[in-house]
Amino acid sequence: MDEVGFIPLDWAKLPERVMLEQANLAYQENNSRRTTRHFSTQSVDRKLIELAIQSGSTAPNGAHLQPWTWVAVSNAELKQRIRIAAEEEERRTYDHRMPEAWAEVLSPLGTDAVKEHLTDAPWVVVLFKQKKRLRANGEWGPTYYATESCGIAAGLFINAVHRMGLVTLTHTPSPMKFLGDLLDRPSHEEAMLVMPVGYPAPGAKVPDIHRKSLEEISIFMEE
Ligand code: IYR
Repeated sequence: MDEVGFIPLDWAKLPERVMLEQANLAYQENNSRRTTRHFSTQSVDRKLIELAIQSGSTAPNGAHLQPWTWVAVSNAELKQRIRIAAEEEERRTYDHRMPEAWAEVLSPLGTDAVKEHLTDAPWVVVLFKQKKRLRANGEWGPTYYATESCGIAAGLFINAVHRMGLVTLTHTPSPMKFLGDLLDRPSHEEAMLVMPVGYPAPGAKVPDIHRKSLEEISIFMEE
């Protein structure tokens, strides 16, 4: 691979008051995000999806290989095919494959094998993780920390969707192989997440659940 060289970091110090304001704003904004299963069928401009994907792709990632492919589907027939295949797998999961301990923690969230969001939402974005990359010498080599990289990228995508006033749902049909087949992806790419994106339906609901407190999730070790 070519040498990239180094350039100065583009960075400006913020006043401490502004740092705290920004930290609060970021937290409030992130904390106001909710995952809903109820999407409106109202259309969303492709430009917004492109920008969310570009936001996702700013993620720090293993060896800067950017091991992701985002497939954004608005084609109604293709969304329908994704839904049918996802529901088939999910029905097997919910009816036979899901151990009782798993069902126990899912039941308060109201999830089931019916995935209407896959056809209601105007866009379904499928994130594929690239397990291999083509080297300059024409041979295939591995990617590194592709799962972590794509996880961070998905987080940034979700945040961008939230900031533009839309909603998304991280759907994980399992197994996901059908997505590579339906979307014609090469075998070194593995579907990781399915994210319908759109407006919430009028009257959209979310489960009445709460986030853990700072004390529950963190340990500070000082002096
Ligand atoms: N993949 C299934 C089941 C599911 C699993 C977890 I963990 C969730 O937090 C939610 C759902 C589905 O998408 O329904």
